[in-house]
Amino acid sequence: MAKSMPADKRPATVKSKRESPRSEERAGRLPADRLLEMLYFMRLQRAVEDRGVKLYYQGRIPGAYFTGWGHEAIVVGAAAALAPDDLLAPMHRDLAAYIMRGITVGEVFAQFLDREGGPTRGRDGNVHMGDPRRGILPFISHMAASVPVAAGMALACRQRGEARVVLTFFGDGATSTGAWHEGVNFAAVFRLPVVLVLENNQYAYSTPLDRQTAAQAFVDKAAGYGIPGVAVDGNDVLAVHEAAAAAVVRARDGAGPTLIECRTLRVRGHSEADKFSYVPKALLEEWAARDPIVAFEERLRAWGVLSAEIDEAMQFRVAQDVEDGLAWAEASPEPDPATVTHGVYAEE
Ligand SMILES: Cc1ncc(C[n+]2csc(CCOP(=O)(O)OP(=O)(O)O)c2C)c(N)n1
Repeated sequence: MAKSMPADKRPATVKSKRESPRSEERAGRLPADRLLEMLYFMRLQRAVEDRGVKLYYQGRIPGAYFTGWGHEAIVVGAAAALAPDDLLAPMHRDLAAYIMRGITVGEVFAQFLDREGGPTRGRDGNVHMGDPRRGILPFISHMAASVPVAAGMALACRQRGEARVVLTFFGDGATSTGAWHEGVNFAAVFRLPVVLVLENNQYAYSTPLDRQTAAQAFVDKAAGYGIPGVAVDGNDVLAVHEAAAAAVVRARDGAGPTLIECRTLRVRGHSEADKFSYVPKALLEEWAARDPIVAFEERLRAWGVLSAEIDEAMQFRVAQDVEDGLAWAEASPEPDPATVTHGVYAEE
């Protein structure tokens, strides 16, 4: 029978922090090459998805196509906090995180185009990918279904004596599902090394926040599970990174999960099939003016980190990576129908 935790080992009542300080103060804490690497991955996500949108409208991507437009600071800031052996349970807005954890741009395009070279070898729909060998839980479509699995992965790591942390992303809509509550509660009770990153993009498909929760803020839910919660500006990559890095340290130290609420706006449709006419124009304009990539570029220029030469070379590299990746994917064969049952079971 599991022993209950002695009272003195329990965390003191945890309060949610509503907002962390602005990132200007933190610029000096990360070396320039790390800051530039973050910008590269943010730009790469946008560029790969931009090409993905074009491929989708050309009819070359089967099924629905999703982007993380406006989420890049959350995805990159959080994923950059992980150590090489840590584990990731991403969702449909988190493209850069897959690439940062080792899936190549070529494999991403092969996945989009349903080719043999994609992580699911052409078996699953475009953004539904992952690779357990590279520590990425294949994305479970059902909202928040990855959260209990992330908790289970963290438990397995602990039982094996591995000091690994599991970071999982989910949306505001996902927090209303039973799987989310069960997963967060389990991780909290057993103080599992999990980092819970909420991408609050203000809409779950067409459902706005006031139809999603009666709480004043999602971050306040953390207290109900006895875990800390911190709310950050989801368009500020350094604010997200600082919160995620602190949560990773906490998780690795055995202090359990942290909920990080990152606020942004989904500035495109839920998928490309959604014209998102339900999002007020003024709200879209307000957040479009706060584009996370542009905001980070401006800061890096002001801090003398992003010179014109570095900027140009990075833009060239991003464009080249997209071209090379797409060419690699196009050269990858379509899956052979005779192999359709291969890979259904682990031994194949
Ligand atoms: C259990 C379940 N219900 C409904 C869906 C269909 N669905 C997929 S994503 C989504 C909205 C998700 O909203 P949110 O969690 O806020 O993430 P976002 O898409 O906004 O990033 C819905 C309704 C699903 N996949 N699983």
